[in-house]
Amino acid sequence: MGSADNHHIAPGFRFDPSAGGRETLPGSWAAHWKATPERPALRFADGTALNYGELEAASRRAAGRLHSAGLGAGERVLFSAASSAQGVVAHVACLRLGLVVIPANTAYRQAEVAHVVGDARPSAAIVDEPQRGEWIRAAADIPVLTPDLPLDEAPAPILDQSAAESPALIGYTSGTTGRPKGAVLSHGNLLSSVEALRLAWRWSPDDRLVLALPLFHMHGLGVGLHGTLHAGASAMILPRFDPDEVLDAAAAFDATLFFGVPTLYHRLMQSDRVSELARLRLCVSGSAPLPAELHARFEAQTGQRIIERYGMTETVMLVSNPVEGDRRPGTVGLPLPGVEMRLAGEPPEIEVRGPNVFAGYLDRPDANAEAFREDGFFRTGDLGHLDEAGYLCIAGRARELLISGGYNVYPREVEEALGEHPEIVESAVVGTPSEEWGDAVTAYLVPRPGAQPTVAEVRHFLGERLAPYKHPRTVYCVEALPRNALGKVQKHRLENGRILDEEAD
Ligand code: MLC
Ligand code: AMP
Repeated sequence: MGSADNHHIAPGFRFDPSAGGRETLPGSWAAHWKATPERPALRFADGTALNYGELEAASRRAAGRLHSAGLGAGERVLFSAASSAQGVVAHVACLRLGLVVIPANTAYRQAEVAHVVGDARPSAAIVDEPQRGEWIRAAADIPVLTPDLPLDEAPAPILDQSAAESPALIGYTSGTTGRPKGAVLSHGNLLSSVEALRLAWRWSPDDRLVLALPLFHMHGLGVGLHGTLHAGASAMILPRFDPDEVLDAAAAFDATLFFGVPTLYHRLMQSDRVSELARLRLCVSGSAPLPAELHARFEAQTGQRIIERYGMTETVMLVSNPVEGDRRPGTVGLPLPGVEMRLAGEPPEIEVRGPNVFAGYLDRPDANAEAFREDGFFRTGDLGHLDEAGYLCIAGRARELLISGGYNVYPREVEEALGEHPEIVESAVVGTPSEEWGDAVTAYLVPRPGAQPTVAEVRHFLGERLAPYKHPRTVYCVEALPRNALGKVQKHRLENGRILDEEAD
């Protein structure tokens, strides 16, 4: 599929995933550091502002300190911190030094942190909260640093030397089953995706992004931060999402871009200031389905036709509605430059190939054999079809996955944790459609005789085991779960606290 044409880039244009032979993100960033050191790069809520020259110098100093602590190319560093200037500088320093960054959600509880540490075996960790530091130390005897990297000053070695194939990032994500797996993304994968976005979204050095998404997942990090620095543009980075803070930042910063998950757009629509977003050049949504109805209401209030796009941890970005041309609500658009896409099987699953697609999960030959076809296409686990104009519509998921507020929740993981509750015999976790969250996590519980666990008790019990966004918002107690003749739980029969009749099959 000729994907550069999809985005009306230029007649006969050929996509170059190395963005002019630079091959790695730091290689691309270095070009801006050199050419336009005075240009604003990043601003933070605490007032810190860094231009490109300052970002180069600060990340060089940070890389020197990491190097002095004995960290070198190929070693892994777990990173789990709220967005801050020091954290971003540390992240940039890690990539410049050739370290492999493992972002981890700051909401993870001890068992989730211990799993990532045990699986990825990092050589050090950067965290902004003592409790998380203790959990990491309990799982591995490694240095745990704060984002300001309190280490000895030392000259940095030669930086920005990684090869395109070298690993840059390991993103933890669950597939069909089991504990989260580490998707290993190379420098080349990260670079080709932001180069595709630069072209498709006409991302220019004059763009100013308001970024209120966390930097420990692909949307905030691999698209928002990496994309900004690759385009030589600038971003105002906020440590959390608050509609007023976003709108204030958009005004103060004269923003041109905003990226959000659908929950952010839903919440912005609750603000009577939402029309202020009319000033922007582009509003982009992704990570979860954007209801066509929300798209329409947002356009009515702001005049903005949101660009919906589709991606995932393993592939960075895949498909987007075009900037020039028809933006179709309810679709995620057309393959980005460099991305080959096909629909295979019944029901049709989305399969992709391209320079942005990761090479495999860390130490998981079993999962890799299942995830990749012989010709190199990656099975996304998402189901799709094309509309009459050839735009991709995501029709559901082949794997069991809920998306709440843009965060993935795996029912099986929640059911396993609920299974440890002394009063619960078994459980089934499903999503209830929610305007705010997309899928609201809902649990049907079969309690032990005489027991009647409440949602508060269940959430309290899960508190030590799972990040709060994975907790059920509603629980229902039922006598038994509906099963088919083979004994498989029929989740589609669970609705509004009731078990629907068999005919609903
Ligand atoms: C927070 N809570 C959530 C939640 N986020 N519950 C369900 N789903 C979520 N996503 C919980 C809190 O723990 C808290 O629980 C309660 O909700 C109220 O918190 P809040 O203050 O309203 O939440 P807030 O901090 O405002 O967070 C909401 C949010 C956040 C929408 C801003 O979830 C968020 O930043 N989402 C974006 C996620 C993201 O970046 N995804 C991209 C993944 S990359 P309690 O128990 O304390 O009351 C990817 C690839 C791609 O998917 O294509 O982009
Ligand atoms: P993650 O593993 O956290 O990177 O989440 C990736 C998943 O998010 C994809 O496999 C899709 O199921 C989902 N996703 C991302 N963008 C969209 C979108 N625009 N519409 C529907 N689902 C999406």
